[in-house]
Amino acid sequence: MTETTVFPEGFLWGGATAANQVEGAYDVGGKGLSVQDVLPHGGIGSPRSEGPTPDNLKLEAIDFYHRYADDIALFARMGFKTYRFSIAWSRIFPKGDEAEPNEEGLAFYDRVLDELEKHGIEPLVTISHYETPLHLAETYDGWVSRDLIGFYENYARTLFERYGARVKYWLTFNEINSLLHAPFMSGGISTPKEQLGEQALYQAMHHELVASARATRIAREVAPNAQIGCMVLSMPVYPLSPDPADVLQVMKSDHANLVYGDVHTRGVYPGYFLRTLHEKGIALDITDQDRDDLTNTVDFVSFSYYMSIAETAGPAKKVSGAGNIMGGVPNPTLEASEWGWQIDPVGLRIVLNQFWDRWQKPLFIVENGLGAKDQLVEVDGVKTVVDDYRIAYLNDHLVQVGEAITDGVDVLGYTSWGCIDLVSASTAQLSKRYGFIYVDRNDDGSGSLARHPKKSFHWYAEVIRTNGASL
Ligand code: BGP
Repeated sequence: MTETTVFPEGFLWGGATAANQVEGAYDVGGKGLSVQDVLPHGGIGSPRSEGPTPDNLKLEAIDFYHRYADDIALFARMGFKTYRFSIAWSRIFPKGDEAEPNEEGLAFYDRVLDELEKHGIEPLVTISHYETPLHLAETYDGWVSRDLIGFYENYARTLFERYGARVKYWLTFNEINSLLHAPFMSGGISTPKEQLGEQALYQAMHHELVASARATRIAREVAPNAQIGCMVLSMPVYPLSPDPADVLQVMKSDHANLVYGDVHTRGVYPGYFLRTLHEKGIALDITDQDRDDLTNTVDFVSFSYYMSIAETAGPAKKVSGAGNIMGGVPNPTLEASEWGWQIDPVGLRIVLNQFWDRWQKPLFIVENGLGAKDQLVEVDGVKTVVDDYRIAYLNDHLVQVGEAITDGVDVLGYTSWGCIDLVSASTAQLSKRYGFIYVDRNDDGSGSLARHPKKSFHWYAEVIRTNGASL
């Protein structure tokens, strides 16, 4: 039988993680504290702790720091073409505002890259994934301060100089549009949202956008082969009814998220955003240098996709928080995961088309997956998880990626989120699992940390082997 596929040759299949959710070793190798080390109960709306506390699972996470070679070997067994991971800013600059980097931190990622190279896996590096050094949060109030641009610039330059010859694909900020919704986790902003006010929050957003563009500028100088991408949280918004007022509400919700991709691809703030600022009475401090920096646009756009949401101008009850970062109205036509995330494979095709039509830049799906409670069982004497629900979720979404490719959308690759079980960002627990590989660690911190391939491990290996023909 000849297998046919719509996925282009060289399509980058793989998986994604973030340093704070897998590495552990939070105080090893000269690493400083990051905001995650004081967020024992998840990042969205939960209070921080004074310092690291024993109930914070991220302090040890899944011990990738010591087990990376074995874990990467497992990724290679699935045939990964790429692996997305983040560099912990506070391993490289423990406080964030030093002039010189921490060599031990840099050397760790050299070793990770060596291992990837050994297996022919293309690295995809997130420069900042919800891991602002705690010192920057406490001393500068995170991205509210313009000083952060310079610190980030120094950090990004250090990474491009050190790894630029070995790493082609870079993402500047994970889910840059989450800053306004989760200011401490996403942007190290210590002042509570209500006290801070919108003016300062939007200024922080501007600082991140400028920093992202400056990173692109620096990469052009010191790592000419680098491809720089922005990364946004995507969530298609549907009108709850055909009432034009609902459709208009959808447009406004969309704008609140599209502005980030618009700036990254066009290099200027769009008119609808300036109107929003005006109506809110916000005057941003934007220098001529900022405007010039913003013109350094990205090579590609990457995004996470888990769910869609509905929107209405009416009084329908909105959900937010544990359900999703952005909030919205539940869609009565869709089923949801155990955490209330509404499952919508077609939404992925819609979003791919929308982004491609709008920006005409190659797209990279860098997060997608199903968080679920898994049961470790024994099959023929081997410990595993029979995760048919995960296979169904991923299969349905990948079929829609294929549809979008057939629609003419340029898709570079797909990295499934949490390809190995890790600590969840919103719940800070391990029981919300995404992986192809089960990690023996429980919410109370117990467990041997042993790794066990799940049924989906073999399913994904076949998808990659056939370049999507087996879907
Ligand atoms: C995204 C984050 C990831 C990840 C994922 C799943 O918002 O970029 O860090 O954790 O969501 O979310 P959760 O872990 O809350 O299920």
